[in-house]
Amino acid sequence: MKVLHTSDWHLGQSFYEHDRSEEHQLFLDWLCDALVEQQVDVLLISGDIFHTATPPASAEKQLYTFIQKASQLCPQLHIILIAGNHDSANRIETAKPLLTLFNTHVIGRFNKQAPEQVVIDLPIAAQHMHVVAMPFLRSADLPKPLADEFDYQTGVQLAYQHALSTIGEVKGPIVLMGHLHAKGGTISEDSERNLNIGGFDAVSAGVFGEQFDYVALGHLHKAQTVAKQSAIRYSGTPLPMSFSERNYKHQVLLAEFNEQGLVDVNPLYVPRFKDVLYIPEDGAKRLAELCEAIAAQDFSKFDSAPYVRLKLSAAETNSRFRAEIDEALKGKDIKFCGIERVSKGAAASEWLFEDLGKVESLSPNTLLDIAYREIEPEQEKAPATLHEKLAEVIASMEE
Ligand SMILES: [Mn+2]
Repeated sequence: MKVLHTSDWHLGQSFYEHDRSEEHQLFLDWLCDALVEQQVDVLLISGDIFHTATPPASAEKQLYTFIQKASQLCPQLHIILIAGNHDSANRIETAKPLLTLFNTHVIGRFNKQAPEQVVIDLPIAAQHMHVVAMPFLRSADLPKPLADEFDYQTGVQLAYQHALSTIGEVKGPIVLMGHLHAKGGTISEDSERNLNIGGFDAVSAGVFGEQFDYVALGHLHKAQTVAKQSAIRYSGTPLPMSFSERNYKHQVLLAEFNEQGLVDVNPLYVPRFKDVLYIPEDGAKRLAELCEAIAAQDFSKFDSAPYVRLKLSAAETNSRFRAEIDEALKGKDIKFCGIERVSKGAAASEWLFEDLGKVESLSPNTLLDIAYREIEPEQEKAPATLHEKLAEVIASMEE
């Protein structure tokens, strides 16, 4: 049994104000080919299908056209998609009755009164696979423990337990889906400050329990295993979402199962449909050198106009830099993504944001300093008055 795991498509997203629908379409066409070529039985899309809760009609059309085409090309294919934090739980379910005709299951919300609704029993040839299609969980969706103080992690753990307990007879491998921030290690090892990302805590891999063969996650944008377990994975986003991902290979995951469980997981690398370039690639340049570097770049070698972002040294004092850069870029077939003023301290922040997980280990004050450097590259730290304001906000939240 072959499962293709992907997530975080963010259909309808633009990149630095440039429309990405063409790139998304190239990805979906590539994915269709991969489904046929690999003879995939199940396609899992682990949330953030759309970039916003009210995606443009063109993005919705793109999804439904893809589902129709994929089902036509692969009559055996089952598709399961869950809502992520970017998706509207209700809106994504509107096409549910129609999509069942295409062997496609959509789960927008977890109903704690009916946990069996997220459990899907898939017949695959003469075999079976159970998929627990758990969408992004908001605090209100979670079952509450009888005693003890309620926390997000406990609620998530109960949601998976309750769903799993509704599987009567286990007839084959069990695959869990999720759209959340899972971190390595156990709860007790988590001594670092538990920073809340987007209002929801990171949870330990322990929430999935023991009864699974594979966990197909979405939310983090880089492919990774969780808690060093090769059966708990993020597939990552198929398209670059920031310039820090320019040298990273975006992928989807192909997981193979037999009746006993997981046999193997391998990445399928997504081609780079549109290049993402920093000029210069390393460090920053003064204005004159930057304009020379632009002139020296052969943009015609790219099939499709690349995204280009410039890095100008913060030491540059020429205030007319924008006009000179505009002149240097004139007639170039690129998608311009702005100018970054780069100071010496800035290199570290790119590294920190490569992986959302790393943000968690930073204190709010460090984050404030990093954010401030984006606006004022000359300043190493945010002013003391801002730090005091932040302390007030944190104190009032803790009350
Ligand atoms: Mn997400």
